[in-house]
Amino acid sequence: APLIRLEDYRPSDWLIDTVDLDISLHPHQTQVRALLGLRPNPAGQPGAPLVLDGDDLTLGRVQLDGAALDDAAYSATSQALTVHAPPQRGFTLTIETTLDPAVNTKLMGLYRSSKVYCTQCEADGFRRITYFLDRPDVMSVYTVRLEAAKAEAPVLLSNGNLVAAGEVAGSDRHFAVWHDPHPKPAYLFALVGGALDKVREDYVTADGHKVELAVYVEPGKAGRAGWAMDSLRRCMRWDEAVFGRNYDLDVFNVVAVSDFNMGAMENKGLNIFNDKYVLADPQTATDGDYASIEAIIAHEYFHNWTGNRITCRDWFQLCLKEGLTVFRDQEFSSDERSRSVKRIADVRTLRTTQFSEDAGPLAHPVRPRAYKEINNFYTPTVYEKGAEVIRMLKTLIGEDAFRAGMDLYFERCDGTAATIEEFLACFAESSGKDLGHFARWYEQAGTPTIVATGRYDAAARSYTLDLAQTTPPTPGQPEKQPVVLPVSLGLVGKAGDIPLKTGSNAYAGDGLIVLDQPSVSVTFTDVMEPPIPSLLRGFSAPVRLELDLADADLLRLFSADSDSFNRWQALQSVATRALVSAGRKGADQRALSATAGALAGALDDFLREQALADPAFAAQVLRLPALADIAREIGGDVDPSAIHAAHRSLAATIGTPLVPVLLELREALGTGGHYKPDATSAGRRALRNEMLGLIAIADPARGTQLAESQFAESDNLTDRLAALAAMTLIPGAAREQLIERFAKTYADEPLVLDKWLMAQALIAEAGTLERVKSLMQHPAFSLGNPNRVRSLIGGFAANLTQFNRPDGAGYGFVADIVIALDRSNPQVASRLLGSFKSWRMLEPGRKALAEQALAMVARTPNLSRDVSDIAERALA
Ligand code: B3K
Ligand code: ZN
Repeated sequence: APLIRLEDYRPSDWLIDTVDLDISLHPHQTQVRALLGLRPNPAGQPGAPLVLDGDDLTLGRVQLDGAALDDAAYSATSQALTVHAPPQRGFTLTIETTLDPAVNTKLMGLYRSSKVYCTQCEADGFRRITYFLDRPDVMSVYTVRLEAAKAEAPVLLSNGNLVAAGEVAGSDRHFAVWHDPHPKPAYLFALVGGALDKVREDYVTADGHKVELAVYVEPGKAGRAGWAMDSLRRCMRWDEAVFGRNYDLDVFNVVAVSDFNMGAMENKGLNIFNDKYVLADPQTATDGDYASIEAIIAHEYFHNWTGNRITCRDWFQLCLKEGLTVFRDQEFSSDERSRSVKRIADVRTLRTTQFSEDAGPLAHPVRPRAYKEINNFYTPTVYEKGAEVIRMLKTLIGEDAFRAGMDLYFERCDGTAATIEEFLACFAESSGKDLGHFARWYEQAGTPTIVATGRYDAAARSYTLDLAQTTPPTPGQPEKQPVVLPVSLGLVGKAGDIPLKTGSNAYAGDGLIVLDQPSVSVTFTDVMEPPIPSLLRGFSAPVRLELDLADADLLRLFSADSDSFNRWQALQSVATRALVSAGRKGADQRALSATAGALAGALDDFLREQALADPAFAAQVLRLPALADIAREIGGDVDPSAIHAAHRSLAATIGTPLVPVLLELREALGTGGHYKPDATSAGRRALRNEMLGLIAIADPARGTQLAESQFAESDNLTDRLAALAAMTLIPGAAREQLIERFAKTYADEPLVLDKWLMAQALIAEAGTLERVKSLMQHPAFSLGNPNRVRSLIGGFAANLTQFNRPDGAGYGFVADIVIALDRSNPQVASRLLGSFKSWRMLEPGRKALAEQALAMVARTPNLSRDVSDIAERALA
């Protein structure tokens, strides 16, 4: 496959101002007639041929200005339609294609998901519907006529507003015409047709526009659509209040489908969702699901401005819409819930997903410079690191200049396909700052490390902090330059934060050091006692921090820091350091016990005195760092079994003396009575269940008893699933019985059984691979449904010890599935292959076996571009 490069970008030679689609839906023989209003692009090459993209298309008639086009005037393959010498003026082209949505297993373009017709066009699926200039900088006004059998598809939806609907005389069919007045790129086109139930609600925007909101779900599931609707209303209000953004059509539709390659899609006025991120009721969705639904509903809605009204010039600018929109949805959730707990959760995700990606062969900049398959670049780096870059920008220029820059961006770039340069220019203007150096965040891959050292001078009553930055090499980028790092900080003394005075140094008076050189040294004056530095408060930059503080100092920060993120981080740092040294291959595990004792002591006080005041925070405090984070910190010669053993042993040693206080606190928290999904109630459940997990490890008999009664007595899925998860830590008959019981209870609930599949796939025991293989035969599993695959196979691939079995059987198993899946759904297959992203840091035995499995994938004939691209880059 050819490499597509950012520097080769050229504007399109042709523009398409209008698109009139006439689509007659049929499971195997869908007819599409597209009438394109074309004209030469003044910015393009005069006299250029018209080359339209296609993918897997069957072409019927072609007409130019309504007259049949001579055979010699054009040529067509399934991949392209070329008009050799088009008129050098505006003209129309009519193109007829025939599709078979029922056999479209790639779930790109038009397909059927459990009898519902739906589309997925981003990044390049529209070319599977008709020949088109399928690139985001070609924006058109769409009018769409849909027709279908009434019985099969009573609901017919597309983008924009409904302008006509009716029966097709003399047939069992009906039609609907939709018009979207906002010019948009083809990737935002969507249609839905099927038998669907809905919930609806009226909404009036802050600027007085009446909107009809609707959430469409499978028949019988309307009772589970309320939370999505509630989230939608709240995020619309929030975008009005916080960013001054109003909705701009008469209707806003959300549709849930059960076969979907990713989470959701922001099609203009018609968001299509994986049903996992819409459907919720207390019996079938967990607190985590409620929170993700709220966040993803908001994310897709926010795209209406950051993505749709202003889209991307080309796919290299993907972070322009994704990083910014993730930032916006994070802020929304922070305002709706607990800001500090949300930050902790986001940083956990960033570390386990993005830092791991950045540390391995698939590392790439937030704005990649080249790609073979764009669908492989919807990554944690583009999304989550992209959001961190926006967050740093806000920290650096301040809240007011940030808001003014956003306003300017919305005003200046509305209706255009923009670039990162245009975006940054708005903030340079609003802040009066030169952002040239800051822009390096978009170009340079890899996670920077800050090394910090502090010196207290008792005689001078001063404290000097030295900060130095480095970024490790990544594929294609051996040499790194310094980036702009906002380091929020405080100095913690006996009575709390010490006021920061910096004498001659311009930095840091307001608690912020900007490290934009290889190193910087800052001296604080009037420091009357040796302070403990609290650096990167709120995780002000996405970096690794090396700061050699004694455990006692970290524990002091845990109890005394005014920044709650750093309180959490302090304890994580103590645990991480212990796990890194005990988790090295062949390390002596006994060294853990001193640290475990200190941690248990700190936690005992904390649980008794503070946990009830903020249970959601306490739940985060109790959770140890993820295994993947320890592996990455070790960095090389990684032995997953040793890391897992250290982790278990630390949890057991911390948990054992805490069992009495854990039991007491669980008692005090109670079960909360009637289930409510709000953040406070969810926080209490999170703490109870985090404690249950710790008890299960420290005292398995007690854990079994608690988990069994929790499963029996609770009717909400959050507590039942937590009971199951706790039991998966305890091998034996009781576990197997609970697994059986869970399956029976939820036999008719595929989304709940996904969690059941995943809980089993994550068991850190040698029997798990066999268990997963036999679960593939279970009626709840299907290789054809992405949610099932991600739960069972994706869950297994995320199981650090079992995916990385020393005999390589885990790699072979996943590689075989990738190869099989690639024939039906390359996008799901390539995501799964991404599980190999950390193979290079493994100890030699596993490393060789992982490489063999990757090589086996790479040499398979007829691989998709999606899978071959990942295999090649992983092996490069
Ligand atoms: N923009 C979509 C993702 C499309 C993925 C294409 N492979 C959802 C989102 O980020 O909101
Ligand atoms: Zn998005």
